[in-house]
Amino acid sequence: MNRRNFIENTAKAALIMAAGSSTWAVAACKVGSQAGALVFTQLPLPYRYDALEPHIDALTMEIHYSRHHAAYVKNVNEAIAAEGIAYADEASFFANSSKLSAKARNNGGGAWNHNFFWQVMKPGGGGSPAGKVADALNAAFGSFEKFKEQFNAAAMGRFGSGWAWLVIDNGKLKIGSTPNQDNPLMDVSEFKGTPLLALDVWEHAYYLKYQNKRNEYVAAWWNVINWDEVAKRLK
Ligand code: MN3
Repeated sequence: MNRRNFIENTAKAALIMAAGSSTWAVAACKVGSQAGALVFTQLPLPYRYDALEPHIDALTMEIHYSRHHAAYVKNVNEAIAAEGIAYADEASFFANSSKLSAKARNNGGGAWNHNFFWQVMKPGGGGSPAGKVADALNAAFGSFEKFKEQFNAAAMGRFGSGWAWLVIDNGKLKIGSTPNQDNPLMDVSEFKGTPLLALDVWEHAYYLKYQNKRNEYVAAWWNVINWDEVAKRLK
């Protein structure tokens, strides 16, 4: 990479980091010797580790962000480099996940899913959504309470590690879950759509505070949802 490319790429990465809440948090630029290689970026956490207390504790947030999430980002970028994966952006990467190695698929999902998850939470969040989100949830599920019930069932019904999602698919809101670090953007996923809201139900997301009581973690999480971010994604 020559000096000019390096400067352009650095500037692009800085813009992406500054964008912060971008769903597509990726520097689709040329890095190193591999032209066209995709690079996943770990977005800055938009609040302090202790900001979601008491619902999500500071130590869980610190370990989750600085170790688990950071490792997914590092590992997917290693896999991309080692395997010569050359998709231009994350959308193509996930649309072709059936062709990826387990390392690329699992860590790519982990990198993206956590970037998304941090954005859809905030201190002092929760409550009932207003405006177009409320309208869309009422239209799709009958009421906000019914939406909550169905989302909780998806989160509780996912056996082992995975994620619960609210997505929009061809204009229709749907609730579902995915195993491991799969997400609804992946061609291999049985549950597909554009994510609007996500909940990490891996034990690493709650075990320190809630131990085996996933239901208490899920109940507490409703207090930190950032409905503004959901509204932004609801087109
Ligand atoms: Mn996690």
